[in-house]
Amino acid sequence: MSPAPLSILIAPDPRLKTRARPVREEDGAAVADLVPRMFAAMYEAPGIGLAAPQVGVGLRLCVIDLQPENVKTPLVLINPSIVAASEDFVTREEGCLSLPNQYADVTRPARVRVRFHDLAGKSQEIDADGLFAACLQHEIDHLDGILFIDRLSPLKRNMILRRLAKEQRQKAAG
Ligand code: GNR
Ligand code: NI
Repeated sequence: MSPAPLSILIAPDPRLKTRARPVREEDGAAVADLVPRMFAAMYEAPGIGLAAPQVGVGLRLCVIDLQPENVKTPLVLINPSIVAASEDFVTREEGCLSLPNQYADVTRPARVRVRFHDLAGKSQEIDADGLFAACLQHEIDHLDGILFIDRLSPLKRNMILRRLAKEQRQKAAG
């Protein structure tokens, strides 16, 4: 049986602007229920990452799958943190499932080292560059209540928020 996908919150929703709390041992059952449903929502969207706050859950947890060569490569990151970032920055176009249809160039460190716990509770570290590095930073931002538009100028941010609101209004009106 495939798990019921969770619905993804769309900005502006105050839950997307709220800092998530660390996952603790006693959250194990909730996390075990949540993770398959987050993957279901992410694959259905489709997207390459999804953070728990995007489905209304204020826990420091995200899922990522870049599907290299179209092969599913699911990654669960519990309490992820950036422990090192490169001094050089790169700019790439980002999108977000909570800002559907909106894209902008975002500048971030080119490479990051991220420490996290896996589903088995084991501490892990990964080094990432390229799209993987951008995605990791994008997801960890969500855990801090930060959207990619918060890394743009206020002018660009407001243009995107207005365009999104208009598109969502039109969608609701049919
Ligand atoms: O699907 C997504 N694509 C993407 C592209 C560039 C940089 C980051 C991302 S993450 C995004 C899914 C999402 O909203 N995750 O929070
Ligand atoms: Ni996002």
